[in-house]
Amino acid sequence: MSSRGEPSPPAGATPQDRRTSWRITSTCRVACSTSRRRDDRIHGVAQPGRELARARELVAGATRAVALTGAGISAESGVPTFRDAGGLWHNYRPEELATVGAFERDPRTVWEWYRWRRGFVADCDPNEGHRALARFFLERGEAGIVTQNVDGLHTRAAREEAGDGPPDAALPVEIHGAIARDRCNRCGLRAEPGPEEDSLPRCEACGGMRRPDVVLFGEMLDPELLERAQSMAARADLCLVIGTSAVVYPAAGIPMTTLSAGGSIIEVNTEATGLTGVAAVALRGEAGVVLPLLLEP
Ligand code: BJW
Ligand code: ZN
Repeated sequence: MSSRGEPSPPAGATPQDRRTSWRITSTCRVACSTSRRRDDRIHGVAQPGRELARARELVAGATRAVALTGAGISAESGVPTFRDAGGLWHNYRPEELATVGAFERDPRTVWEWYRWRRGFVADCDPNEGHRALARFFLERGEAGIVTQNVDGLHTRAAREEAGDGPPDAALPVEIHGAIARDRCNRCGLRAEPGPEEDSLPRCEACGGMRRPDVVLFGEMLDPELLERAQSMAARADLCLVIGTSAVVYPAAGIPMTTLSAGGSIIEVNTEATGLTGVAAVALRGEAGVVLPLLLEP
């Protein structure tokens, strides 16, 4: 391990390799070009190729796979992550803003931030990572995608990739909610956002204050969704952990459920995380580049 907690470069790597070759990466962070040849995208010495081959073997041998995704899978779509430098919370402490207490104290600021993000997300499209994952689960059928993301990009990818067929197998379990929806803070009624962009919207049923339909810190996740996610992980013999720092619970515990049931973990992330040490294979690279290489025949 390096001092930054990154995996060491492969034995025999040159200093140049240490700087550039140890990662499977694209040259840009936004929507990767599919026109580039696959081989061109691996700036590889032998080790990353072997890691990828080992990971592909695990995928091919798996009976049921589950994927847990986080903000990193949407980074190449232009959605900022939470904890990377320049991420969404660069100027805010998430524990202060994304909490029930903050909403009760200062709903306008919380609403302002979420409206800004809604606008941001509405302008983003699924990337090759969302699409590869959608195609994979449309073909496999089960177990499916569990996402911490509230951006709806997995759902859009599933619908687009399914064409005329049912997208169900690739529709994600959105355990932290959906930013595009409102929910009543008092009675829980879900609703489409109204046009009142500057006001504090009210619930049509009970007059309570509406809020974005997302899970804030200190709130319980929907028990039914969490149970579904945990049961998918328990039935899976492979858990793909993609673009998450794996620090927020209970989501971060989901891969451990697969591991405890005897399955394996493949991590896809640009950086090492607390789960790297228990992953059978950790692929360093951008999800939009790595997932097509990992999942496509
Ligand atoms: C790339 C890439 C590329 C970049 N390709 N990779 C047990 C222990 C300790 C604490 C707790 C615990 N259980 C519960 C807690 C408390 C708390 C918690 O976990 N706190 C920790 C932070 C310490 N959890 C909760 O409060 C949860 N509720 C709960 O447990 O209720 C019961 C309870 C209540 C009270 C007390 C105790 C228990 C609720 C958590 C809700 C999280 N909500 C948010 C906001 C959602 C709405 C919104 O979007 O605004 O969810 S927080 C935020 O973090 C968001 C995300 O879904 C979540 C996870 O972040 P994620 O996705 O991992 O993003 P990043 O930015 O952290 O990481 C990005 C990664 O991608 C990085 O690794 C990059 O390297 C990588 N990357 N580009 C691949 N191109
Ligand atoms: Zn209500």
